[in-house]
Amino acid sequence: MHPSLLKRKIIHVDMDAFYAAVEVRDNPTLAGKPVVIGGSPQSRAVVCTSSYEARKFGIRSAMSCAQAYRLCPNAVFLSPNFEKYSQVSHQIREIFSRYTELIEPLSLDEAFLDVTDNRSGLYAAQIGKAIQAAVTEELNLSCSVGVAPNKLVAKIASDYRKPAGLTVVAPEKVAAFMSTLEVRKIFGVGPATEKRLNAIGIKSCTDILQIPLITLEEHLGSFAHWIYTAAQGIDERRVHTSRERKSLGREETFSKDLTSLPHLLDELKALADKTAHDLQNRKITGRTLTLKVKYGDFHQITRSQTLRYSANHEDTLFEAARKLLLEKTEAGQRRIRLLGLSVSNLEKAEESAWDNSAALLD
Ligand code: TTP
Ligand code: MG
Repeated sequence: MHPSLLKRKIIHVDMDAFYAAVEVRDNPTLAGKPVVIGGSPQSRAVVCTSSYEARKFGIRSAMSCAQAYRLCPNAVFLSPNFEKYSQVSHQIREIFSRYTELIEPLSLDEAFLDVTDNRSGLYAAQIGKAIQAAVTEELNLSCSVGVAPNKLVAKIASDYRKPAGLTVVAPEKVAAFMSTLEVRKIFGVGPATEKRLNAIGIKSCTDILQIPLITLEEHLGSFAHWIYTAAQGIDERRVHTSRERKSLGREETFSKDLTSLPHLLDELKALADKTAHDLQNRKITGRTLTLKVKYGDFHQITRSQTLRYSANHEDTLFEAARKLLLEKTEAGQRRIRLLGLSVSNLEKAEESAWDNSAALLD
């Protein structure tokens, strides 16, 4: 790992019972009551979130409001007011911006901050505390904060003590912190992956490190690599600000629809070359490649592949795009009127010091 990655200071902020907390704040008669944000129990609405008082009755996000009503008939049911939550979200981001410009919002209620080189001169943990204080004093809301050397650990840490928790995981404590956690805490491990891992006797992050990576790969394919490093608390993903360009690419509409594969591959090669040069000129690389195909009848599909490493070499892009075209589209059988190629998940080139040829997945 590049040494500078170990020295990063990442903060994850997550608002407590966000939509519900905003509604309670703006209507104090709701304080202390079970409040459900979703809609009427007589409607087909589902629960967006609920106050902690409501959660005591077993009410959870994504359950139907009818079910929530059965669990707690005394709860107050409200429809969400997204305009208001979005306004509050901007106020929260303004507080973050006092400490850093490197802010990556994940949704209205959570964000990553990179405070490695922040302008305040404070320690990351002090910034976390200051943000909590400002959110409480200025917005009358509460949030939980995780501080760690990377996004993966910071996000787990913010969830560690909720509500109003502040959990700091110093670089030398990361391995110990991860070792106690269940695998589902790893970003990307959903119920299906968790089940597969449990079936082979893996419950905790420590269990993952007891088996050889190659065995894990047999069960999970290329995802195994991420899980294996994540279980050790390693995560090299950058904090991506919203101002950055999200994707870059080229497309071509043909003067006549194409069915011949060699012809299509020629066109694809030209697109890969142009896209690669655009990336190289801007000194950026990309991790996800998306192929767009518009058929003769205007029906359009996109097919994506995430590369093992961020790349910008024309051969790497073409190889991945060729595979997508041949394996994931009806090229050769159906007339095609447009091909497009784009690359997303962009990074500055110097940060992805990988050999481009290693980027292709197995
Ligand atoms: P969460 O952070 O998951 O929940 P929360 O902030 O309400 O509670 P916690 O204290 O546990 O963090 O989600 C943030 C907001 O996103 C939440 O207030 C409502 C919305 N949301 C939905 O609309 N649907 C969902 O399924 C979930 C999980 C959240
Ligand atoms: Mg939240």
